[in-house]
Amino acid sequence: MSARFVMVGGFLGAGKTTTVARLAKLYQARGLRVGVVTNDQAHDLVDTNALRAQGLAVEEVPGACFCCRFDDLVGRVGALEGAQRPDVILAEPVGSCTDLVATVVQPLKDLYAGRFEVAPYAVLFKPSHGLRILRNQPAGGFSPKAAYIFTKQLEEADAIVINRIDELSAREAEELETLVRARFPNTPVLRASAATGAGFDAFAELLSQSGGFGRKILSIDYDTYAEGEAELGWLNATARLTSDAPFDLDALVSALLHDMAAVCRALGGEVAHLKLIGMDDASAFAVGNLVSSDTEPKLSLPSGLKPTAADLIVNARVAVDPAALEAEVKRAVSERCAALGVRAEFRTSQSLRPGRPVPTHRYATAAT
Ligand SMILES: Nc1nc2c(ncn2[C@@H]2O[C@H](COP(=O)(O)OP(=O)(O)OP(=O)(O)O)[C@@H](O)[C@H]2O)c(=O)[nH]1
Ligand SMILES: [Mg+2]
Repeated sequence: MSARFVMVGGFLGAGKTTTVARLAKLYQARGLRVGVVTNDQAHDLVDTNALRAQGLAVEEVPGACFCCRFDDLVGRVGALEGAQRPDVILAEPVGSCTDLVATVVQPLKDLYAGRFEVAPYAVLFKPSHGLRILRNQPAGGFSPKAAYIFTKQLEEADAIVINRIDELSAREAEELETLVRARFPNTPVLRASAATGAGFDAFAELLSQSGGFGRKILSIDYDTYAEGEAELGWLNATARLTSDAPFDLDALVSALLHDMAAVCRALGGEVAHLKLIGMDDASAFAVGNLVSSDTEPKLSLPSGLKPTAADLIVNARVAVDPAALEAEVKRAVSERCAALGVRAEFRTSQSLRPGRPVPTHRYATAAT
């Protein structure tokens, strides 16, 4: 039997990983086996660790997006198939990536027709940036090129899922849905909350449909796309935290998030997503997120832990110079840890601007 391949797109911090975790639990409750593939421009992914810590089987494609590492994507799915025999494969692409129908969905449908049933491609809408972009306010804190990527992601969607409705008033949700429908009149629009599960039965129902999906090939300018992506500074870093006395991991992650928010304000660039995971040696974990420059940092998954040693992973995507981001984030971690009597030793660190996307395959027209 072929596995169902469910890829959920959306901008950085839109809620893809939270959605993948929720969908995984929903499918598992229906007796289905689930595997997950994550993706990032660099190594040491918060998402992989957060999903594994929730008990899920996760493979990752690090170092470039699915479209540029298509064979790795198929290879990682193969690893899941060998080990788990999943009925459903949930895939999360990089949140600054677009043109995924032409470069991932179509090649999977065409080249691996017997192996996968590809579900409709749903894209999550991120209200914090999306509302400003659709209202034509100054590009939602980003340059017009980054806003271009945001709207291209929605243009190729089989369905647009307005996420985080738990944070919106009924009036805001209504305004948003009206704006989304006006801009994308031929695309079904759902409202959901990956945090509460609202709207997820309808979401899962949509994902179970088959028919003429995954056929919206974009007309896209790769120069603008590449320049928009390259405006983001990317930082993935890991540190070992140790202390003679137990420390409050949640308080530390929370303080670090606030410190990093201050760093980003001082550097003067919009935050696309800044995420931290702190894990003790038994893989219990705390996750903290900051999803835009004008929202509050949030301890999304508290751990309740007071360990004497933990691993910290920082994944930051901010519209600033990556070298400055790396230096300032490291300084902030060192200072905060020193103030709390915790030693912080950085183990790995990668800072970069995403390179120009060069897809393995690109279908100019829909083959299937
Ligand atoms: N209130 C609320 N928060 C949410 C919802 N969905 C996600 N979040 C929070 O938003 C933050 C980002 O969510 P993620 O699931 O990590 O977003 P993502 O799209 O995977 O981000 P990237 O992988 O960096 O592109 C986390 O703090 C989540 O807890 C939601 O429906 N409601
Ligand atoms: Mg994610």
